[in-house]
Amino acid sequence: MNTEMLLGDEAVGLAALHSGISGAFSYPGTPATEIFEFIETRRDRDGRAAEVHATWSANEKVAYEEALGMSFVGRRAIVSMKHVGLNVALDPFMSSALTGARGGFVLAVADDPGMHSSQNEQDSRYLGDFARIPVFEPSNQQEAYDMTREAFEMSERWGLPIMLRLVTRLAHSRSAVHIGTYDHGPGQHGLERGDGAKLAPIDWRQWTLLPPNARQRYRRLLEMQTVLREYSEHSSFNRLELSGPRGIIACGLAHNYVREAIGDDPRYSVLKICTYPPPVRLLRELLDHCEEVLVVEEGYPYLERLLTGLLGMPGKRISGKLSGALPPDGEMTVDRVRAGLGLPANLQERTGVPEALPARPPRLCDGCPHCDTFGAMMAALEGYPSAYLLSDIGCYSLGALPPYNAVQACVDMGASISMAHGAAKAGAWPVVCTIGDSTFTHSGMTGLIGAARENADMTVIILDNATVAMTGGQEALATGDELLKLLAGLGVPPEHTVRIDPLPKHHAHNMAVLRREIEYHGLSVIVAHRACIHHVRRTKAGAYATA
Ligand SMILES: Cc1ncc(C[n+]2csc(CCOP(=O)(O)OP(=O)(O)O)c2C)c(N)n1
Ligand code: SF4
Repeated sequence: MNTEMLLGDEAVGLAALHSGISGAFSYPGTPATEIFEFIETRRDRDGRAAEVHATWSANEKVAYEEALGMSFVGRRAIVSMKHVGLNVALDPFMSSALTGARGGFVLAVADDPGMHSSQNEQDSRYLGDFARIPVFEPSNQQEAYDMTREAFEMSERWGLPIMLRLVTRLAHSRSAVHIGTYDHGPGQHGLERGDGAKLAPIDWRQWTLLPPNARQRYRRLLEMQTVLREYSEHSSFNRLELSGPRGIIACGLAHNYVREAIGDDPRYSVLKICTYPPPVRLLRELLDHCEEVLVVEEGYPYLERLLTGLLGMPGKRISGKLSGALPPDGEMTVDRVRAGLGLPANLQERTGVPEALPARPPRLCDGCPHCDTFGAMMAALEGYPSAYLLSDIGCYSLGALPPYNAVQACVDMGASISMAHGAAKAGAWPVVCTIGDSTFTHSGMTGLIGAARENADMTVIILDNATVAMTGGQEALATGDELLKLLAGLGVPPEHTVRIDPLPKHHAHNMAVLRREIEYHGLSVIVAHRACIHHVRRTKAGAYATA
């Protein structure tokens, strides 16, 4: 057996390749980005994976549906995204629980407790439960590899999509992983599986969710719950170690914090849970053995809430995030677990770092094109102190900070244009929104169709830096002239579609153009086109940057 040093994300990517996927689909988002990037890079280096399809999708909904289409024809597929990406993909996600999967179908979703680079810290286990599909939650990189492989097998056996839930610390930390190999050739799963088995032919009633079919499929999904619960009871990823009278339930990655917090202390009995629906008999066994139980989990108090319901568990003391024994937000730490158990913290002992390092807030890079666009925009808005400034998610969200103060709202990807339209309809003026090129093709352009149809009195500035900068410089789907063509197709009036070149030497001209379009009563779209300086460095396309 070989060993590789892998990030949690990479372990998932490698396991997907070894499981014989035909395709990987994704839209970038920290901390999930490296799953797709690993597959893409390995595919290009490893002849055995050369046929695997891997291109970025326009957004997470599209990625999910593309992967589902691959499963529909009987091939294995993985789709990966960050937690909030699953909100965008929720419609096909919920329906796929009913259609089920034909070729193995794995959704890898990475949550971000502590919001290192996200706008919330939602817990995807709730969405797995909401859709009633199985959720696997690895506790380390080895399990990230092993569980992904298992997930493809079980997805085909159960005919269901499987969610693999990661969290930032696991996704982005590296460890030695014992790996297998391609037990079937890439793409050989499904239509004609490596083990010789054939998949059942496509049944239109399964995949066409007309109400009579959907009702039948939903009943099947409900019946499957017993099978899924039984799987959890026997899965080797869940483990009960009975010892002393103080119980701990540790979910996924939290198991490591617990192990480090208690060491070999025999006072504690530990139940490790890594698959959902949770193993009820194992939980019962722990509770029969212990009067008090601390539930340790990353994210929301999902399991604690399941255990205690509305009325608690009479005769038992269940504690965790809900009870206040553990902080309800942020990432879990060893010291948080120790405090929850009434043990003294030992941070200094372990790290020798007496105080936290001073925080360094993020800022736009020197020479960033967004700086010049915001500079011209705010100069154009002089004399309009009550301007409404809607923005979106990307590097340019940092325009909210001084010296620009150019952002009053940043809510979710694509929201700037739709919110600006709503604000304009309420009579607000002037309304100016800023949105990145990738965010625009992700979900900004759908809002723009309506604004264009109604010639909404607002100004949209597309910050076209030719890349998806914030998540590491992935490829943008439309930039420069492609973007201008797209705008024409969406119905934006050509006389109010303007391209500017955000460079300091063009400041006066850009400011005048922006002022003219902001003062125009109707829809204007300005494309501020200059490549991110890091993108220029990476692609060595300096000439293009100022073209
Ligand atoms: C639904 C969702 N998917 C993915 C992300 C991660 N993400 C944050 S900003 C961004 C795109 C930024 O690209 P762009 O709009 O081109 O702006 P830039 O960073 O290049 O300035 C992505 C993918 C997210 N926050 N929400
Ligand atoms: S990475 Fe690129 S787009 Fe982001 S702040 Fe730096 S220069 Fe600007």
